[in-house]
Amino acid sequence: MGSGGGGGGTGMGGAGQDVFLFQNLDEFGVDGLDMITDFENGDLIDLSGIDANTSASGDQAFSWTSSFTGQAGQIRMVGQSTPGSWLIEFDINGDALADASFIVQGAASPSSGWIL
Ligand SMILES: [Ca+2]
Ligand SMILES: [Ca+2]
Repeated sequence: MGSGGGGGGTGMGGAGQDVFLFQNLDEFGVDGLDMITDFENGDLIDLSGIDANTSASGDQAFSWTSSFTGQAGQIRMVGQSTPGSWLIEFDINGDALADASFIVQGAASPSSGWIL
């Protein structure tokens, strides 16, 4: 099982289906990008424990977008120059600027399998 570590940690996948679980924004350390390695088809990235909108009470879910439009709770995937590496950014306060980010590396694009 993989997990998002705090402070620039690395989640390592393995054989079988892995679930990379992030439970709060504190896991995305300011001292370095968190990174998921060994992402494979069938793996899941679970962000359901993170409140996607800090402006609204309760726990909101993220929504996918290609570019931030100033709506809180948006998440997007940015292609990287390095093959097999994708930057994931999200905006939780609706200012169209990324508040946190992490990198997914692996054989499969992390285009599906998200639990938002
Ligand atoms: Ca909220
Ligand atoms: Ca923001």
